[in-house]
Amino acid sequence: MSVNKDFFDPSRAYNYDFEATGTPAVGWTDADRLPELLVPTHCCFCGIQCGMYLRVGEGTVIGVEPRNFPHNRGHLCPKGVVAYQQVGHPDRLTYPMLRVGGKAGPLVRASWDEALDYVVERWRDIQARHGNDAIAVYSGSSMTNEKCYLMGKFARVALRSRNVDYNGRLCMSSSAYAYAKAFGIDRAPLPMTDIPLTECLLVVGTNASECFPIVMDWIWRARDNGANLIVLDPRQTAIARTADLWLPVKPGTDVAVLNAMLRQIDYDGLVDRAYVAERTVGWEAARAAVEPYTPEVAERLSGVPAETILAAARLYGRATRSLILHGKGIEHSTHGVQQCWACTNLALARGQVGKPGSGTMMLTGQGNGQGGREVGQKANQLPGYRSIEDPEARAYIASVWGIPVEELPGEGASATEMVRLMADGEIRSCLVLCSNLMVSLPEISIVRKALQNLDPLVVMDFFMSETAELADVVLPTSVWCEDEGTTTNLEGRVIKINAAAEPPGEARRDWQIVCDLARRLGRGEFFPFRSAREIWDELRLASKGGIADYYGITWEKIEAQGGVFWPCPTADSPGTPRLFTDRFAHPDGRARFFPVEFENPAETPGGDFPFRLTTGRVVYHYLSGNQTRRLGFLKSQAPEPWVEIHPRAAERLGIRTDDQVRVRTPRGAMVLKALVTATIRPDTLFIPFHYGHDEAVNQLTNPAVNPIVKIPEYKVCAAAIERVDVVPPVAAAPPCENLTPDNAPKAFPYAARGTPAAVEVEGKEY
Ligand SMILES: Nc1nc2c(c(=O)[nH]1)N[C@H]1C(S)=C(S)[C@@H](COP(=O)(O)OP(=O)(O)OC[C@H]3O[C@@H](n4cnc5c(=O)[nH]c(N)nc54)[C@H](O)[C@@H]3O)O[C@H]1N2
Ligand SMILES: Nc1nc2c(c(=O)[nH]1)N[C@H]1C(S)=C(S)[C@@H](COP(=O)(O)OP(=O)(O)OC[C@H]3O[C@@H](n4cnc5c(=O)[nH]c(N)nc54)[C@H](O)[C@@H]3O)O[C@H]1N2
Ligand code: SF4
Ligand SMILES: [Mo]
Repeated sequence: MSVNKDFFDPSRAYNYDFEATGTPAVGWTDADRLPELLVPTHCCFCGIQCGMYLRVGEGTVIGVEPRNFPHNRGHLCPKGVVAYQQVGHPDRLTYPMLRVGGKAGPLVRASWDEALDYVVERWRDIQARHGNDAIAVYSGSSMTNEKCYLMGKFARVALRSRNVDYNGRLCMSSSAYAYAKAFGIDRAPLPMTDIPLTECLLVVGTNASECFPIVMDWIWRARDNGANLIVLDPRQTAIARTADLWLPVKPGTDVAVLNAMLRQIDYDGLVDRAYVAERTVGWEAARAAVEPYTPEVAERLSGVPAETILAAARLYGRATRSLILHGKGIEHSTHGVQQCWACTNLALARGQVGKPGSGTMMLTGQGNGQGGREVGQKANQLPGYRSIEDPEARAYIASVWGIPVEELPGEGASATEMVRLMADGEIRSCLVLCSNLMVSLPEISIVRKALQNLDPLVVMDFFMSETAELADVVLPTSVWCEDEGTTTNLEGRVIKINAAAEPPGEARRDWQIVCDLARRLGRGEFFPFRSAREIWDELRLASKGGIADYYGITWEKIEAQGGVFWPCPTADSPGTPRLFTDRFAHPDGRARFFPVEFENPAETPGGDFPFRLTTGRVVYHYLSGNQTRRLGFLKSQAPEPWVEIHPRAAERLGIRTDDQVRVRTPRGAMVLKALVTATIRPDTLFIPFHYGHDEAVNQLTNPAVNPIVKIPEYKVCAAAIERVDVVPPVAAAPPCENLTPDNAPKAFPYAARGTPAAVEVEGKEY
């Protein structure tokens, strides 16, 4: 393995006196500068985890400096450069709060003893009456591995409840399951630095330019080397505008396009027969499944012109090295797993997976979205990516934790199922940390009812979130750079977060609060941790021998190597940047094809709801926005949500940019500004999801989930849009289920043009 050594400049490590690099500002001399520390660390936001230095002066974080880490080489996006402003922010929560006088009463300041004793007393009472599983933990993946690991252990050992899950359920569960089944390991098979080696990039359902801006640097390098670029997205995103081919797919219909591409590749004789024979299983069934998907059938289902699909199949199929990058556009779907398999099928048929610069790469979203799903905070999982139903795994983890194996609970409810159990009264209290359910879960009106049913709802956060507003107990925590630990980025690279400040006021680090709760529950002996490093060392042991084996990763090795890719089972292993080079991780060493059938989304347009509404992100905000909506520059760039609508659709409805419009779905309505733009399909609407209360698009989204992994269908539901001065139809809307564009009433603005809806590509109308 070659390790990139040029990232680390020892002269810039801790205790570094700031050196003036340019001309000092007028009136300043070097002598005026206060001594500063540069703390090497990483951004807290997306899964890239860009390296950065935090500038620390007079005991607080005062800025950021570039850090030449292997995967970001000094670059940061607009969120990264202001992340540090969370430290010392006036909105920080600095003391615990308890709600007094019932659910309608106010949250008032409390001491830690009052708050934690209250929680523990309530929990004991609930568990005595309703059983251990009546308390749930809803965790998150923006935390370090150490904290994510601790939450799984806390639920199962301190609360002895099986109900623990986390927000990655809403994020990576489709691709995680798809890769685990197809390749045997749920991890991107290669590092980002491989991207420039490819000859053809197929970008499926990711707005990489806004969501993974630093990946773009590697994509431009591939382009500089002559790589072709194909983008599948209902919107002409920034990356789509530079692509050789943009396939403006109707939301929820990618399988039609991807299957047609596979069929064409076979007809063109481009399947890598030797690779398929030696390294895979299941080709024949997968091949048979795509036969019905002629380019014309695919056009009818997806709205992408047949000739564009053909062109894409040939551009992709003829490349010696090709790489598929995929994101939420295909994963946030009731058939998200299958859509990911449509991608792995393509790459396997072309013999790409396991080769440098080739194959498929899921783009894991959250900062620790990869590590957070390996260390045991998932409902069905134990540390090391072990199955909670596997007797051997149970015995090993019970031995590491020092509990009898019979005490280890089994599989619990997934995040989306928990909401139903809360609404039904089966879950009576929940500890929520690192998640903002009142913005991020679909059909918020139901989520609100579910959360209000809890007594107590306990929320750990560092800013008052829309979810914390409903809490009975709010516990103030640290932001990322007020603690240390590790995260695992979207490449599978384990990196080290270093502390640059202390938590403000009475705020405590998440792991300290959790260990304190465990002590008060009488389970302190299992949570003796005095530092994040002690948790890390137990995590390493717990992962030993598992799929995600971290045993050989020490904090020192991470710093020395510029991160360590798991699996890294031994002290002398350098880690594994590229997976599957010789064999896949299934016992027979072979990858799996899966037959994939086209299925409509749970809700398709029709009746009063002629549009497909899709949702997603913009570069300026992060997830529920609870962190970024407070940072001046980011807020000023995108202070409120908007709805994107195509000029032709807008014209028919009399809508202009900045008009107030009402967007309705069978679940509710919201009023927001319109943005008329030709970069979206005329039958599709887009709203960013980063906003709360009546600005939250999840008031409208469909709570339907993928039956295997329970990920919600955030990317498509049926919707209507009108100017606010237009009175919406009074009659109750018919249910949308099973309505298709074919049986949509003729009043449907685009039905007159026949289905699929007309689409403009590069000025030409199709
Ligand atoms: N700025 C910013 N960056 C982020 C985040 C953030 O909140 N803000 N969040 C991070 C996280 S947790 C995640 S999961 C990632 C998500 O990263 P992405 O997956 O890139 O983000 P999204 O905006 O959710 O959706 C991506 C694209 O899918 C398209 N799309 C919608 N429906 C379909 C469809 O049916 N088919 C296809 N092919 N495309 C479709 C949308 O138009 C959109 O351009 O971003 C990470 N990075
Ligand atoms: N409509 C629609 N909905 C979506 C999506 C979509 O594309 N469309 N995307 C989905 C996806 S991919 C995701 S990942 C989810 C994300 O949804 P959430 O996880 O609910 O969103 P976050 O904003 O990350 O919530 C994190 C909360 O925890 C706090 N926090 C951050 N770090 C820490 C920490 O270290 N400790 C503690 N205690 N608190 C912390 C933040 O202040 C914030 O309030 O949203 C999903 N929801
Ligand atoms: S690309 Fe991601 S990790 Fe890098 S600075 Fe931006 S948000 Fe942070
Ligand atoms: Mo995500």
